Amino acid sequence: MTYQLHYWPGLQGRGEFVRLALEEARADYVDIVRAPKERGGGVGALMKAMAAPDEPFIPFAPPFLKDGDLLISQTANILAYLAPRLGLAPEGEARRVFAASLQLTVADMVVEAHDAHHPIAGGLYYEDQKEAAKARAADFIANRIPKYLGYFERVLRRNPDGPEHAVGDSLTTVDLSLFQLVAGLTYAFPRGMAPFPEACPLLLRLCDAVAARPNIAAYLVSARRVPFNESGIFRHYPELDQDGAWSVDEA
Ligand SMILES: N[C@@H](CCC(=O)N[C@@H](CS)C(=O)NCC(=O)O)C(=O)O
Repeated sequence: MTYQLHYWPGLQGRGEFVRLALEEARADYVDIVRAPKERGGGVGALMKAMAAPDEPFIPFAPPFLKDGDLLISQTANILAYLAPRLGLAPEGEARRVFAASLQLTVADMVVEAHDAHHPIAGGLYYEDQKEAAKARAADFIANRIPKYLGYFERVLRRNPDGPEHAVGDSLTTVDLSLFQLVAGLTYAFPRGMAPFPEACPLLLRLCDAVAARPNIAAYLVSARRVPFNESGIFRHYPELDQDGAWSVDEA
């Protein structure tokens, strides 16, 4: 059965966390809004799926995934569903539950990365909240990026199965999502992220290893990978970027 990924066109957004898992596993999937209208694609298909009158399990917002009759929404929940099916889940309950926690922590940080440029309201233009965004982005760079990435660095350092992966001893959706998170933050805040390589050597190594995986490397240079842009979650507005000054404590 072909997975159907439903996500907005023209941006990576939260859909990218799901796309990376599908691409790594070379899963049979179709990105619905990019499929031709005559084959059931386009934004109309996404809107229709969201408003389906007879469907009880409707999503609040994209991304969502259809697997046959099943409709699964919420990025972390989609990844929890896909991971065991795609060979991207760790072994055992303790590790799976921890993977879910990490996935939700990534989601928390994604919200904060978005709020750095839209601190007042998602429905307002960036230009209408620029001053507030400057204050929010400054705090995000000074305090939140170091706190979140420092946490993920500690998770890698403490992984009893080795620091090559966030959880367990093989690649999981969490590793893929950490790669995407760091790539997005580096795009959005190159100055803020300048201390990252030195502060988080294990996370850096993980991101490099993910980028070098054959299926991911092929995907990243393909037309399927939408470039980062100022419609997405990770936006580069030079006026919001500033020098980062952080190091991660040994913990
Ligand atoms: N917690 C959800 C958030 C979903 C979400 O906010 N999706 C965005 C696009 S990335 C959206 O379309 N939001 C519409 C809205 O919040 O009104 C997830 O992680 O999937």
